[in-house]
Amino acid sequence: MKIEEYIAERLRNEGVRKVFGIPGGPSIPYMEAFRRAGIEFVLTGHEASAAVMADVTARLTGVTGVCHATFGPGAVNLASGVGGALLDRSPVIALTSELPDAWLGRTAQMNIDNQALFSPLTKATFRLSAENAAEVVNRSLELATEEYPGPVHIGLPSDLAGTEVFNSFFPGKEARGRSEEATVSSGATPGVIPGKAATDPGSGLSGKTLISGSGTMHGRAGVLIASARRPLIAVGLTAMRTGAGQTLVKFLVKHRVPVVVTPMARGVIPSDHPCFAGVLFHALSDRLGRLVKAADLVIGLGYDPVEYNFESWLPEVPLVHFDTRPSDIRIKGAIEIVSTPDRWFESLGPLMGSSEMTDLGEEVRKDIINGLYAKASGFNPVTALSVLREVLPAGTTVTADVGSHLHLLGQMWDVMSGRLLMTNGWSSMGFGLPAAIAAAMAGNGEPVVCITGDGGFVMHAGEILTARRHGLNLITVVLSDGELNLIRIKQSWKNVNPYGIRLCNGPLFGANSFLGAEVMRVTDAGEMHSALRKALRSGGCMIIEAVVDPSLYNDLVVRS
Ligand SMILES: Cc1ncc(C[n+]2csc(CCOP(=O)(O)OP(=O)(O)O)c2C)c(N)n1
Repeated sequence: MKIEEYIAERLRNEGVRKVFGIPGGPSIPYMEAFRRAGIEFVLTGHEASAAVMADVTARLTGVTGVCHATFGPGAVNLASGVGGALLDRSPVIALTSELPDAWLGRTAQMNIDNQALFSPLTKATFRLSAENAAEVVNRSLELATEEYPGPVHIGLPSDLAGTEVFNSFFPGKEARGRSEEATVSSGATPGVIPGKAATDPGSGLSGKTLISGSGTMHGRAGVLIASARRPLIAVGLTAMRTGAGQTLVKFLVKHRVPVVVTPMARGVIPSDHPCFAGVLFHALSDRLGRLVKAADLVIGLGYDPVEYNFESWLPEVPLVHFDTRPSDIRIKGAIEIVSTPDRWFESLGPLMGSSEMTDLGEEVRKDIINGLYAKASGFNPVTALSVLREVLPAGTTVTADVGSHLHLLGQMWDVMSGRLLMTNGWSSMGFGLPAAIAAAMAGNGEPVVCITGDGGFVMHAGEILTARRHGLNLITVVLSDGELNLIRIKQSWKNVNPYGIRLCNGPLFGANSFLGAEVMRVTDAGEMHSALRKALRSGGCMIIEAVVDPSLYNDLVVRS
């Protein structure tokens, strides 16, 4: 079996149906092998989008996402999205073309050291050979999904395609010509850079206790939980990703404890759940301070600190933190318990009562929601999002970009039965549109809407063509304020006049179509209603430019 055939078949067996990317010459045999194996190669406008699409495909399908780029410049572009898969914890295999062995280290057009490039951006990076192919591909697929999930890079020497793979091992199937050497070992294999995933970032940090793999409660943690009268639960990305929300909701029936969430865990419990208090870090989250200060214990449930470190908001209260892997939090006296989500609740259940603060949690949530609407006048981002929530069906998938609008969306958006997808670990502008494309490709016909600022939109605007070519039903709502608003706000905190943030004066598009997609420019709530209804009715790739007054953001974005 040839290398490219092996990779294609192995990915296909894993459930992969799409590879996103932009090819170079050496990509051709791989693309052909993918095609023959029933894996579609999805051409994107930019490689960073391809990596975002692989990330979001993995989030939505549960199958590792795959992206591909050519030598140096392609690989560098791809790297920006691969970093997203690392810090947003998404299993992705990134394949890039590399120089043949004989050329390594020499001057060559388009080439840099891809292994060095991907080293800080991935859980592991490998260089493929005929000898190690089976071992590398299988180990990469395992590594990508191990907690926390993340990206693995595989470099494909450009003269490798066409060579026979030494042993085409397929896990779970009768091994074909499998030799003993094919088993994955922890030692270094020639040509393979061993995975870096096994290190414990928490080891060696002073003053914190780490308990691993236990369902029984550690003594001090048990005492803290059993004696807490005003516990507060903080839920994060791990809980969201592992689907712990349903168990949490059941848990809260008996244990009435207020819950705060990180932005990426928005929707882990319903917005109107009496225990839901609000979203940390996002708009008006300073109003959660009352609740946080009153707590006598904070329980982290799958709270991945990548979005918002505990240190940034936690007052001097004890912390018991459950997650699937150790973290590097440096809070004195914190107790970390590493186990599976089911075990978190098994450990807590017998010990915990209710919180005396449940009413306060609900009060704070109402305070935040009222605060969002209090000063809204004219056509502003709160009004635009209200129209969207009113008109879009409950099952809509919304993807968000990065900026002031995300701070608002994260706090305000009622996810209902749909999804809200964002990048708050990597936090890269330009995420929203490619994420929406991947969601529309992976979806079952529910509407998909990208909500983005104008700055983030222009970064990956070329992907509108990708959406159109694939005939996707996709609505892109650009909250158009002509500037990088979040940076303007941060300048104002430093008493600096707005500078280097203006994108355009007047209309963003200046036309009623962009790359063949219809553009509807709206300047009030009524027009927005009509445009949205029209977009839902007509299907296809539609853009709504919502010309909003951004001044409201000043009162809503919280100083961080
Ligand atoms: C790739 C990237 N570059 C820069 C930033 C820093 N940054 C965060 S938000 C922001 C402004 C976003 O502006 P826009 O998309 O118009 O959204 P708005 O803030 O106006 O809602 C910038 C520059 C980033 N997060 N990602």
